[in-house]
Amino acid sequence: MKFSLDKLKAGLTKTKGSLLGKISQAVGLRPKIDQELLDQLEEILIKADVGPSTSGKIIEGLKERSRKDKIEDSDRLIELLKTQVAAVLGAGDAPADHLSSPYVIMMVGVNGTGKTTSIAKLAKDFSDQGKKVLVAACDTFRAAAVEQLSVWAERVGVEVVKSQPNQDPASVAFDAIKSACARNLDLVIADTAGRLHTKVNLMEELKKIKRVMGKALPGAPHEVLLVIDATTGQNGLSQVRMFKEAVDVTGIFLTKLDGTAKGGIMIGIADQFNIPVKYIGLGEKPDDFQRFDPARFVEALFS
Ligand SMILES: Nc1nc2c(ncn2[C@@H]2O[C@H](COP(=O)(O)OP(=O)(O)O)[C@@H](O)[C@H]2O)c(=O)[nH]1
Ligand SMILES: [Mg+2]
Repeated sequence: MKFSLDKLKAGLTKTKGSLLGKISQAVGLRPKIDQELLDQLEEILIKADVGPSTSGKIIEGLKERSRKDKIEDSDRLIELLKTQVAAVLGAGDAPADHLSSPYVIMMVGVNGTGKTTSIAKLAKDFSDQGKKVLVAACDTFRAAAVEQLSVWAERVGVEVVKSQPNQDPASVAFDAIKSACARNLDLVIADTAGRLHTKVNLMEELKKIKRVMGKALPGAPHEVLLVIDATTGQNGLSQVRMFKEAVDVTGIFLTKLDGTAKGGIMIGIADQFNIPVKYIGLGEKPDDFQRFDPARFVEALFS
């Protein structure tokens, strides 16, 4: 996917309004960086879903910096904030070369967060790069889910391994990986269910899929991507905790940033878990996503 700062900025419009807009307003009313302004800033961050503890940490860091560097002028608050947020988001990992082939990605997440759509986005992007992609419909729980993935696969021009209704999802994953190995495909992306009778059932099913993937191909899955809907706010954090515990999530795909003023959730997630946000969703179309880059994110958010 080609990076476009304009597109990123457009996707973050709502969050920008709730962060940059409000901060500029507060700064306009107070010429000096004082406790009152910092309190206001903390409140703005919390309202944008950065989360209380991460917001507190950012404010502390900012206070320290302004004291050390003797920065009093409130005009420079945003510049200071940018540095603090960038520090929280971390350096960002370089795009991993897919050393193993096929490279297996398992997508997990609660229903409606955007798993299937995000798979279509990734599949199209890899396919545009000349990679041979196979998507596996392991959300066998709902017939409509298999159908939805098939429609997307056709639209973006990749192959799909479908299941029989109520076939064991793990066996679909197994078949897909075996088939990709036999035919020298580059990537397998597996869609999974997001809702079963109980949370315990879902987690057990996901664990089983993961285990069986490793039997089809040692080392698979190489990536477990958790899809989190940015509009769900702080509840997203408990989803991260839950899936991390069950299937050892390696990266996060944060969707629907375009639909929320609370994109600050990104900053909270990066701060609280040792799991990188790898991709961000900025709309419903296949091209509406980007690889997450902290420096660019901060630039787009605060300028
Ligand atoms: N605005 C917006 N909508 C999205 C994004 N990603 C997914 N969606 C929408 O979210 C809804 C649920 O997506 P779906 O892929 O079916 O979720 P799943 O149940 O996790 O597979 C659909 O209407 C998608 O178009 C995004 O980045 N931005
Ligand atoms: Mg789905």
